Amino acid sequence: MKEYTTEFIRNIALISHSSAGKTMLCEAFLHFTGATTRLGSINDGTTVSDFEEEEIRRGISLSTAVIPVEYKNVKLNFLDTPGYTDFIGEVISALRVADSAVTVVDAVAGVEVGTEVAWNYAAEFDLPRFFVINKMDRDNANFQKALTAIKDLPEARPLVLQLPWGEQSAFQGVIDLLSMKAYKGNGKEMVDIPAEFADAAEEARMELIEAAAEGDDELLMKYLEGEELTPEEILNGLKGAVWSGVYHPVLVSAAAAEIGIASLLDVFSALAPSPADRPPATAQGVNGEEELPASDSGPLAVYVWKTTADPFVGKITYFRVYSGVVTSDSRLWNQKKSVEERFGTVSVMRGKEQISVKTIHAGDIASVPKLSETATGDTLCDKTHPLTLPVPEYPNALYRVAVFPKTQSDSAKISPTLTRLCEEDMTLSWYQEPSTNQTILQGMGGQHIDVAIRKAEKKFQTSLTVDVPKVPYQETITRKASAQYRHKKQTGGAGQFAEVHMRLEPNPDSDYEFSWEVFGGAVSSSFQPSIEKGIRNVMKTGVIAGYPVVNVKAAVYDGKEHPVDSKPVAFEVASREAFKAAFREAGPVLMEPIYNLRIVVPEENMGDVLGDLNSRRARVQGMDSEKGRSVITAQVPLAEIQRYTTDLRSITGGRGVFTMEFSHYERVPTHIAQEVIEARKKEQEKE
Ligand SMILES: Nc1nc2c(ncn2[C@@H]2O[C@H](COP(=O)(O)OP(=O)(O)OP(=O)(O)O)[C@@H](O)[C@H]2O)c(=O)[nH]1
Ligand SMILES: [Mg+2]
Repeated sequence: MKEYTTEFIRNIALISHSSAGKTMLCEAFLHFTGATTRLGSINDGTTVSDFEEEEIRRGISLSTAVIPVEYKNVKLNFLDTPGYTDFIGEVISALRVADSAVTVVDAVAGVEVGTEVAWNYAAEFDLPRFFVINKMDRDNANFQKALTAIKDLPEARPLVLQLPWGEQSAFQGVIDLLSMKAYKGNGKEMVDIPAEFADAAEEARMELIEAAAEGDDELLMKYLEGEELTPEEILNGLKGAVWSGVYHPVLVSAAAAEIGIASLLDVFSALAPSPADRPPATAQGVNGEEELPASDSGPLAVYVWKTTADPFVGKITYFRVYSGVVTSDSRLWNQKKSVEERFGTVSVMRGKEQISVKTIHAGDIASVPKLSETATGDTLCDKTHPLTLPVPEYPNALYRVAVFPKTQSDSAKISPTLTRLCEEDMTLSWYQEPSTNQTILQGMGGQHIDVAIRKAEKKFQTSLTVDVPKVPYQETITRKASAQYRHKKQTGGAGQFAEVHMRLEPNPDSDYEFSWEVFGGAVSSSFQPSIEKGIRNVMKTGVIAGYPVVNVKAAVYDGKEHPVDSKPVAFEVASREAFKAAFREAGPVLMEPIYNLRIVVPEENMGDVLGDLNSRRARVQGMDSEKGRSVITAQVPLAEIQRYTTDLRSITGGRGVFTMEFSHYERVPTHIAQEVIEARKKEQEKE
C-alpha cells in the first residue's frame, strides 16, 4: 500500500441500524477498487470486515473494522461499525477518530431506532454527516419515503446529491447532480442523464446550487444575479455547508448488487473532510491545553481507540495519529501509564490483514502489535512533550450477569480473563459485588455479554456460566429501639463476660455513626474498639436477610464488665448480639436500588411500554412525543429491569432503546421484602 499524507486521507465512520448494509458497502468498495478479486458475502461469512468467528456465526458485525480503500489518489479509511445497539461502544470509539460519519439508511426499512441512535452520537462528536440510502435494488425500496424519514431525524437537513436511476429491480445506476452525469451500474461507465430523469435532475440540482451558495455571500450574489457558478465554486460552497454541519448530503446505492459504488467514492473523496480540514484537536499539555492541527511537523500526539487481544496474534493496538508522524521501530511515551512503549512494525489494518507501512502521517489510522501497558483511551506522545487527548464518554451498563467458573481451573483464570476482555471493550466491565458476594460482568445487553462469554471460552480457555445477579439489597431501620445482651461463659476454663446496652436510630445522612454514652465506668472505654468491631461485622452481613446494613446510628449507653472475664472478644460478641436484637425491634426494612430510565420508542409502542412499566413498579416521571417517537422517563427498581434490554426489544420489535443510571435506594414493599427474607432463610437452612 502507498503512503498517504494528511490531505489525501479521509476517515469515515459508517454507522446505522443493524443490517442497513455497512459491511457490504465496504466489501463493494474493496472489490470495485481491485483490493479484492471477488465480492464477499455476509451469508457465507466471507467479508473482509466481519472476520471474527462470532461475527461469521451470527452474520452481523460485532466490532469496528478498518477498511482502507485506495481510490484515485486518496485513501478512504472506512470504519465499519456494528449496528446492533449492544455494541454501541464500538460506534463511539469509531466516531471518536473519524472526521465524518455516513449514516446508512435501508431503502426498505427507512429510518430505524438504531439509525437514530447512531445519528445522534455522530452529532455529539460534531462530525460532518452524510446519508447513503442503500438497498435501492430491493423489492419495496422507496427513495422518497426514506428521504422523508431522514427529514424527521433531529436537526437533519438532507441535501440530495444523487437520485436513483430507477428503483427496486429497475435500479441500475445513480444520477449525480454534481457532475450532471449518470453513473451506470457500479459506476465505471458514465453516460448522459436519461431523458426521463432530466427534469427531476434539473430541479434537484437547483436546490443543491442554492445550498452551495447559501454559506458564501459572494457566491450567493453571483447566483442571485443569475450568473452560472463554476463546478469548483459549487464544490467549495458545498464543502462549507457540509463541513459546518448545515447540510447533510444524501447519496444512493445498492451495495450487494454493486450499484453506485464509484459515485459514492467520488463524493466522499471530494466532499468528506481530510484530517487537515477539521478543527485542530485539543490536548492537555503540561502548561494547559494545546491546539493540534493535523500536521506532520506538530508535536507527536497519538490516540489509542481500539485494542484487541488474541492468543494467536497477540495484542493489537489501533491508533490514530493526531499530530506528528509514527514510524516502525520507534519509542513512544505513554503519558497516563508513565511508560515508554516500543513500536515494532507499524501496519495499516484491512480487516484482519496487517499491511506494513513505513510511516504513518498525521491524521492516519494504523496499528501496532504487542505494546505492553497501553490500553484504549491512552495517548502516546514524545516523552519531552507530554500530551493527553480526551477520551469520549461511554454509556452506563444496561445488563448484568453474575458469572461463575465451570471448574476449579476456570476459577483461577476468571479474574485475569475478565480483565483482558474488559480491556478490549470500553462498555464492558466487571466487579466483585460485596453485598451479594458475586462476580458481576456488565455490558450493554444479552448479546454483548454472550459474545464476551464465548470469547472467554474460545480465546482464553476459561469456561463460565452466567445467571441473573442477586439484587444488592440493603437493610436499615425505621425507628429508634434499644436492646441489651449479656454474653456469659463462666463454666470451666477461662471465662467470658460482657454486657452491652445499645440504642439504634435511623441515620439518613450517613451509613454509620457511633456514639459512646457510657458514663461512670460501667464499661471501660478500652472495650469501645471491640464493641465497634462487633457492630461493623454484623453490618456487613446483615440481620434480617443477609444484606449490608446502612443508615444507622448506634449508641452504647450502658453495660457491665467483669474484672477478670471481660475480654475484647466477649464485648465483640455482646455488641453484635445487642445490635441484632435492637435492629429487629427498630422496624427493620429492606432497601432496593432504584434506577432512572430514559426510554425512546416509536409512538405506536408507547401504550405497550407504559403498560409494561406499570407491571414493574415503575414511577413514570415524564412522557414526550416528537416526530413519531416517544420518550418516557421513569424510576424503576433494579429488581424489575435486570433483563429490560431483552424485554424492551420484544415489546417494540427491536425498535426501542433506553439508558439507565443509578438513582437511589428505596424501601422494598413489604410483600416483596417478605419473599426476599424467606428466600434467605431457605438458603441459610441449606448452608
Ligand atoms: N438486496 C440488497 N441486499 C443488501 C444490500 N446491502 C446489504 N445487503 C444485505 O443485507 C444484509 C445486511 O448487510 P450488512 O452489510 O451485513 O449490514 P450491516 O449494516 O453491516 O449490519 P451490522 O453489521 O449488523 O450493523 C446482508 O444479507 C447483505 O447481503 C443491498 O444493497 N441490496
Ligand atoms: Mg456490518
